[in-house]
Amino acid sequence: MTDTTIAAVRGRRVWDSRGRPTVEADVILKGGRSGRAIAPAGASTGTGEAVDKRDGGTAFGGLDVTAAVAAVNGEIAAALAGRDARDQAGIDAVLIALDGTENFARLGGNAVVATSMAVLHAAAAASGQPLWRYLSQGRKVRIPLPEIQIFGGGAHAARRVDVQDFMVMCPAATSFAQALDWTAEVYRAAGTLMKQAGKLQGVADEGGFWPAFASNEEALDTLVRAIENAGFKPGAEVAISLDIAASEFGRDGVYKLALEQRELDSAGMIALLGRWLDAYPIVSIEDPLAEDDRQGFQDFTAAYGSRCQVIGDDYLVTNAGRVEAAAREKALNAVLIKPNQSGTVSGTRAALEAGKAAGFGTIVSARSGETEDVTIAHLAVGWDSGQFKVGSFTRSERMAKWNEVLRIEEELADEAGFAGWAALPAGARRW
Ligand code: 2PG
Ligand code: MG
Repeated sequence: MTDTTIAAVRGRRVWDSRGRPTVEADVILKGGRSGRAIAPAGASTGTGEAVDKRDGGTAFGGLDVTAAVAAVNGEIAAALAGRDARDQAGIDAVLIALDGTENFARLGGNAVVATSMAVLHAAAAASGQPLWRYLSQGRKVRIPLPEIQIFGGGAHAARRVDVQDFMVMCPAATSFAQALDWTAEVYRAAGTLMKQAGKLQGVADEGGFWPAFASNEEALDTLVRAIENAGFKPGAEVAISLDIAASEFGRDGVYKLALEQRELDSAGMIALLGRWLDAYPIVSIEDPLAEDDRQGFQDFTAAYGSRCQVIGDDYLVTNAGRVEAAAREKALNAVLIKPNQSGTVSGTRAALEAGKAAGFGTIVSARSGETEDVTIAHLAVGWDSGQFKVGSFTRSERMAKWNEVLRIEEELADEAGFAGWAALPAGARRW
């Protein structure tokens, strides 16, 4: 092990997959090793998330990050110099205290998460191990079940349809590599169907096909046909997973479905999703209700939690305390894990561990604004999350992460099994 004392921290502005500025951090250790990470950015964000620091003004639509980069090069670099990069918890505590706000509004969640992840990379590099192995510390880990978008909607497609992510999961695959093979065929089949219907209009923010549909149900019907046309049994081999991202169109118990030009209350929303669960091979639903609808989450999970994974994203914002409360209230049975919602690696890990302690499914996830950074692929394997969500099966900011897990799977060979059906609630296997 070389010297793991932090010698320098450097920030710079780089660009994300939407062509927007974001923060990259380098952490250089005295022993010569270093780590690098880039902050991602969400579009459908929960109000409880760590917030990015953006400059405002006219440049780049107000989204520039020069102040956040300056924070990395100034205050953050000064506070971390001389600390041991292996002490992730201690360093994250310094970042929290230095910022002084609840949500990293002062230094910027983007500045903090890039730094925190870069520290982790530097420590792993100094240990001479790949990041996933440094994190697993000799424990047995699984290769995660991927959740892959076929159609993008909601805030990632100018609200062309209400539902944000129409995804597939391949729990019957025997390996991550095979799950990707199957998904590639489904994606191709979906593209062919869109072309035949004269609806091929490019892709949404995460690389899923642009949802030129007349209804949310047309998207679901098309997805089932794509699974069949690719040669798979819907639900038994390739199943559907949805991110409703209901906070985007629901508030105070009123859900405005723009596409269908109608409003539903919480019970109506639950009934609609229940009909979809009856009619379609859906194994997982994320944010079925809005972040302010705690009763709705409880009612939905009571009604459908035994036959479907119910994931909290905006509702839980990668916060261990919220995960524990949701477990007590039986509001969900799974948690999405996004490092930049928490702001630090330690906070992200705590939310994941709280989920595991509650018996929840845990899904490490990318954001809609991404880069070539593949840190989350290592977190998903090294922390044994069981599931991994990255967006679609096109565009390199997505493929970089799928490809990284392929490499890890090859390296692990017989050491690790593929999570498969075991990652989902037993009752989800019903088709
Ligand atoms: C989500 C993510 C990824 P965003 O809602 O789960 O699909 O989107 O990064 O825009 O929050
Ligand atoms: Mg979501």
